[in-house]
Amino acid sequence: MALLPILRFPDPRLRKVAEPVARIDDAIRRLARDMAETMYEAPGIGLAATQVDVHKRLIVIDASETRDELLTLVNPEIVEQSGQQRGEEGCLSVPGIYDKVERAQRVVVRYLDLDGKQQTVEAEGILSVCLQHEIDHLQGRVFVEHLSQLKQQRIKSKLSKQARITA
Ligand code: K1U
Ligand code: ZN
Repeated sequence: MALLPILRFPDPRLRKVAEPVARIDDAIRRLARDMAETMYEAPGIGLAATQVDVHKRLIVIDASETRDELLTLVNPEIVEQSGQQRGEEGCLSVPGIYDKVERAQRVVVRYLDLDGKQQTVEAEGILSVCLQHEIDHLQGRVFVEHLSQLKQQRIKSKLSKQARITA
């Protein structure tokens, strides 16, 4: 197992649109394991392959309080959505920044599991928000892009100051 480096906003590689996974093989299963280890260690409740500079449609999520309900989703697609909610989000690629984003209240997501079997998950609350946030990453979108231009500028300058301090 390995911890993977996480890209930081505004790295242009976070804007790439991920390709569907054509075959679920040992390399994909290893990547999924490494992503889960990276997510738990961060710690986070989700991680998209885009964030570790792999542009394939693969995400891992564990939004449980007990941290023992890992979901691994290959080629996830939102097939139904309804309602609205506005909640605080964070992102491992935008460390230290939290802000409110408008999302669907309920989503149904279709995906393949690591055995290649088609599955669906129906979610509300934080799991629904996390699924939408991670699927956005696969489309090359970071949550701060839902915020105003002014807020995005402030976030970029805060992150570049932080980067200068830690360099
Ligand atoms: O995609 C990511 O960068 C992971 C991100 C997911 C997310 C968080 C909140 C709302 C929507 C999506 C995170 O996990 S940020 C860290 C975080 O929120 C958290 C970490 C540990 C325990 C609980 C939450
Ligand atoms: Zn994120």
